Amino acid sequence: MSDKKDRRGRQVGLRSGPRLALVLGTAATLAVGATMVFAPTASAGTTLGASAAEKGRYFGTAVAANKLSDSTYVGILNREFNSVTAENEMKWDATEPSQGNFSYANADRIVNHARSNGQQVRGHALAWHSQQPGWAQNMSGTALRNAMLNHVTQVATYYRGKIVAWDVVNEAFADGGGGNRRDSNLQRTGNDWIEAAFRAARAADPGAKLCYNDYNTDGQNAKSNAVYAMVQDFKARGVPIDCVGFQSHFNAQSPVPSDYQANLQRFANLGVDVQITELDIEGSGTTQANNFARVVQACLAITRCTGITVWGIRDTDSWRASGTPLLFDGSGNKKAAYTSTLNALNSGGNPITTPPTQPTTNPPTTPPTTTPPPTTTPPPGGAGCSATLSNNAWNGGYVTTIRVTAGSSGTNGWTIGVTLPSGSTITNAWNTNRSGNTGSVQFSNVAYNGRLTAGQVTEFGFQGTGNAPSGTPTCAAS
Ligand code: G2I
Repeated sequence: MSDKKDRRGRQVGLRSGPRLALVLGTAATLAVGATMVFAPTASAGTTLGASAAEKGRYFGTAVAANKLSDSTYVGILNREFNSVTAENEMKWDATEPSQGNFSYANADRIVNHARSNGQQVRGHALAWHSQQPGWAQNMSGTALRNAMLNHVTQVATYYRGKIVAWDVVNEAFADGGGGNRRDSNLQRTGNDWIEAAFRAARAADPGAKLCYNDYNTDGQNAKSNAVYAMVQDFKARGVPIDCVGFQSHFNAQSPVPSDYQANLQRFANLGVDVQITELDIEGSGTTQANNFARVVQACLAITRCTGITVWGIRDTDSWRASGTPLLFDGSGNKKAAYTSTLNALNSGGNPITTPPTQPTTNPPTTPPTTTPPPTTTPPPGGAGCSATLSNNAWNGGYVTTIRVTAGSSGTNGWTIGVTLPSGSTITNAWNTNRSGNTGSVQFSNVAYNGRLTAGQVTEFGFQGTGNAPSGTPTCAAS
């Protein structure tokens, strides 16, 4: 089967639990646990999700559990979106209303609805100064730190295998010009609370992408500079972070920044995915439509921008309904902003099938999944390629990362062979097409990581049960 991950870096999905393979009617979106394979279909180009999938992205929405009985709402949700985020139901106050007592009923309604419709799920949010339960608001120091870490661990463990990306920490930086951390009870437990939360999340769900999520970071400013410095530091020190979420709540006072794309690109250049996580743009008519199109175009121009989530379906579903900031009106009709968004999805960016000679307006200077060749591992002298593997293993399972290095002629494509130990089974893979899941397994490039210049490196990965593979993978270049 194919485990194409569509520009999601090292995103991973199902590690345990039942495999779920569902075909979504309009988007033909295949879900394998938290792993999505976006397969273009005849309907691609006619819905937001299918059109985004054509470009290797997801298009999602925030969902409120109490609206899942509204047939108009659900009709649009199922037709248009291939990703969902719980608007409030996974927050600390909802999931741990009293200390140590976890409550997942409403979040589960959203997750189950999504899974039964072939939609992936973003988790929002594990650690945040806001929407804390009263008992946590009243805590401080070591007790609060431990309570937060336990919360992260419990919730991420409960949803392990079902969440593609978690907002591990939300809104931890202050507004204003200082570039400081936001003061909060969590911040007062020590400056390392953010990295502690990320490490706990990784340990609990090694397959989920771990994101830092914030607002007013959409353009380059003191706040986004501070987040940038944190991500850079985390990458340098090996703190597990995979993605940065840009909420993108826009209105007249906070318009789409002129350097929106450039700002997201500089984060992507740090080696993380970027996601537009809570998009809404107040306004109406052509102006609003043009702004939505700009946002979509920016994401499509960034190879490592993996998807867009709007923060609600109809204007009346919005946390700021009076600003009519969404793509459907209160009756569920498509607005001009819907049409411009769909058109932008269909026309912009770097489609998976881009032929090598086709010019693009914003060619990525460097493929996102590539890094400079390591100085200690020179590329092989001749044409061809080489590969190495590394493992993050635990009792009963593992995540393997394969580094593919192009030889002196570069590659147009590559095929990797790995032999799994007896009893080992791959459950999930990303940034690759996979053939087989036991014994001798072949991996080949996907559309965006096959062409490498001499010495260039790209990575893909897979997850499995049983013992991790070892040795040197074979590599054949085309
Ligand atoms: O404020 C917009 C978003 C900013 N980024 C983080 C997001 O998590 C945040 O979402 C909003 C929800 O859209 C609102 O629905 O977060 C608000 C709380 O900070 C949510 O509002 C709350 C109300 O304040 C509560 O009174 C209400 O009980 O929604 C709750 C559930 O409807």
